[in-house]
Amino acid sequence: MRSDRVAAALVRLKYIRNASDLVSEVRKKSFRVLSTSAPQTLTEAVRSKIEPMKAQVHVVREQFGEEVLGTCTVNQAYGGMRSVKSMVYETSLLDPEEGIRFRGYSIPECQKLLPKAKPAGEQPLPEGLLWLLLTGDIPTESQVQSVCMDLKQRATVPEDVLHFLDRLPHKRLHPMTQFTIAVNLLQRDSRMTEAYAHGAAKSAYWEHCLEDALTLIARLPVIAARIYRNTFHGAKHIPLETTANADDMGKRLARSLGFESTEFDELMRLYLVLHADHEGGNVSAHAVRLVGSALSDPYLAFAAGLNGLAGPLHGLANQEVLRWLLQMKEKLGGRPMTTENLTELCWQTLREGHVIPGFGHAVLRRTDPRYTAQREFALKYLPHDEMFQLVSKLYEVVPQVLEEQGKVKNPWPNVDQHSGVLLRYYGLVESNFYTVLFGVSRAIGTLSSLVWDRALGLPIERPKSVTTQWIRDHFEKRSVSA
Ligand code: CMX
Repeated sequence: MRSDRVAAALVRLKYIRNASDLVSEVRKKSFRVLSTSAPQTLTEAVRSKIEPMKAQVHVVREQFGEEVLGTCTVNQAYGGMRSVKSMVYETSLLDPEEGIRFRGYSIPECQKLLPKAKPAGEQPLPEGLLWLLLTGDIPTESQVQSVCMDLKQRATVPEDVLHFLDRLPHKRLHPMTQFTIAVNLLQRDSRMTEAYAHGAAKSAYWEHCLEDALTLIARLPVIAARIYRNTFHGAKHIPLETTANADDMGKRLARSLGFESTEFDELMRLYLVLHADHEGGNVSAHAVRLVGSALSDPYLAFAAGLNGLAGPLHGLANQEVLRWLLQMKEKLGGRPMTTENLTELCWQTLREGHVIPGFGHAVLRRTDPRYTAQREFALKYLPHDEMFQLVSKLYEVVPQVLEEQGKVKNPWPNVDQHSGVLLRYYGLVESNFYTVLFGVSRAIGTLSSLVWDRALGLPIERPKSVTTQWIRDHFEKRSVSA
């Protein structure tokens, strides 16, 4: 009976010709609109995916809508809702053992399959990841080129916004605070807010959201560079001509920060790909989803995500890691990096009541593949760097210490353990800027997901909360009646 309803709906929506097609289409696990031509632009590509995806959601809800997806214990309610399955987030999925998959592709697969910079780039272009996250398809070279051109054209920030940033008290405001101020300032350009004010139909929100997402993603490297040069280089900005031949986002970011090397361009491409998305429940992604669910536009929603990213247990950990590594070197005071010496210093950190930054994870239970990808980069380009050697040695030492401490669920390193030493090696030594780079990347994933939230018409988020008294009353009543 239920499958008859599903089939009837799909025939109506033109995804199947008749009811007997249903089984084979469901087996394929994805619907394609009958007879579509290959999309030329990202917007067309996303448009072509929306109705088929809605059909899939329709089928899933018809078939499994009343099934229980996850349960929540009292401990989980007090414990940050850890592993409660209560969100749908399409762009990426995190497996505790294997790590992140972007639209089903692991990091090594993305490194292999996504187009690279011409002529000799080896790292995937972030623009290709953007296409993948938005559409679910590995893009062709020409599709990636079209995104590169589009973002390049959008990569300008109004002069008055730049001047506002120039006048901030740079030494007193953390770069992440400057960053969220900038994103909020740019909000006045939101096409989503403008369209809403003019009565746009709900079915059209996604397109305005995509417009905002693309413009914001393109502008973030400009903003990041402005903050960096203002805060650490006496407001000496890199002339626009220097970035004129930078056709991709990674290179444009590298050059506008003031770095000239092609290796650093590659590092930026890798960095922007690795940090883009980590499924939906992490603080930054969830904040973007939550704020966006009130139909706050992508600028407002992303600014909320940045504020979450700025916390030391989340994105700020990369800054904390480099500080901790440098302190460790200082405390070694010329003594060798032996297992014994490093073990003692790790215990010192724990005894002082601090976490060891860059280790542990709320979901992962193995070494983060984003750590591994950065380690491979280091092994290729900076194998003899002293700080990299320290990071390598800590890979052997810290998991044992954390295991022995007996509290952590995952003693292995995460993405933030490695990024700082790579940046520092190329001269980007200002660690309290690092989370800004994380934020530039995180826009690619969280805003892609936000476009899909609007395309699928997801409602405002409103989980139910209860009080401690409610929990007591509820379960005491239950045990009396049992
Ligand atoms: N060093 C010392 N103690 C740690 C630890 C670490 N690296 N990781 C976890 N613990 C502790 C927790 O603080 C907790 O202690 P209490 O019971 O006293 O509160 C206990 O071990 C159990 O924690 P968990 O369930 O293993 O981890 P959580 O899901 O609560 O927290 C995370 C996850 C990432 C916040 C935590 O591992 C941590 O603080 N790591 C260091 C900071 C860090 O690297 N953050 C970046 C994560 C990646 C990202 O989001 O960018």
